[in-house]
Amino acid sequence: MYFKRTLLAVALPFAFTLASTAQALEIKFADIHPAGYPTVVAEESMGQTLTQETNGELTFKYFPGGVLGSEKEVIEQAQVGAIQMTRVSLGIVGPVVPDVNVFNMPFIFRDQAHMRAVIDGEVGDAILDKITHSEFGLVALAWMDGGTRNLYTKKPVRKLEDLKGMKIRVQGNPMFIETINAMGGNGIAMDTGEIFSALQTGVIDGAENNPPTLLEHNHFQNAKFYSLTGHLILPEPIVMSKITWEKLTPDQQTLVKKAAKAAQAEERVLWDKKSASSEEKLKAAGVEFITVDKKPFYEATASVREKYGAPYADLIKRIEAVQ
Ligand code: BDP
Repeated sequence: MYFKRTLLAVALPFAFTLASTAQALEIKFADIHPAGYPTVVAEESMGQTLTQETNGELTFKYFPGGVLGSEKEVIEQAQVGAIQMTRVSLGIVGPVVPDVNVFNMPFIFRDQAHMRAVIDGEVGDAILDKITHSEFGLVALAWMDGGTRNLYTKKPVRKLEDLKGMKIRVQGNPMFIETINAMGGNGIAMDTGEIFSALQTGVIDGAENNPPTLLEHNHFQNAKFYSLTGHLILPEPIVMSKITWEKLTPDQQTLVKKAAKAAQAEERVLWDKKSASSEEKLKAAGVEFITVDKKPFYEATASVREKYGAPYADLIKRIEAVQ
């Protein structure tokens, strides 16, 4: 009896120390977008909620504006646990987790409302699970809205033929290069941070993105024509390093998931406001918004959907069925 008690007396404080150090974590959160951007604002309020709900066990430090590197570099650091959380475009997840490329296919979603209905439903959860259960090393928690991507160029693209031979920057995903090539352009992969000077120096003739990115990353200064092709509508997963995830208690994991889903809802409202105000600002800065007939762009990219779509035939049916 005496022996047992002594053992307990020795073991208990030790166990307690272990458990408490395992729970207190500082989460470094990286985002390529600047402070004040919808994703960053929603990420910050997610952190505040979590610090409160975990009684200070989880604290957050934010690194917006790409200060910790490109999305690819941030992912690599998250995989080894040097960065704990981030939000990235699904574009660069595709080459590592091919299953997610179903969302990266050109014109897979009818419009933004369709994309939102899909990510809010079972297909959205299934794709998050694919990321989590892959070799990616990251747990995918929720989605952020990245709007609709359109072409922006130095010379106007009013119809498909105008794109011929233009060098267009895309994210590092072969499917995107092939999409631009199928439209007659010349797709070139580079990191987000390189686009500004590549446009300035004429290394590229254009790029493609949503209005808030066109505005906040200053690309509009060297690309004044915005052709509303709507060829990609990419949702953006919020991910946590698996190394970090496994350090969390089950309760903490539940809270993190819940807070990430709340951030998904909050960001959507912020996104709509930001999109509208970005459009106004871009127009005021002299950017011409060009309405194009989307059909030729859609038809030109049929080969990409055919080439990549086969493994996702069932998923595509489920996506199309979502109203
Ligand atoms: C933006 C995404 C961001 C990407 C960027 C890009 O929000 O995650 O890094 O596009 O194309 O829309 O590089």
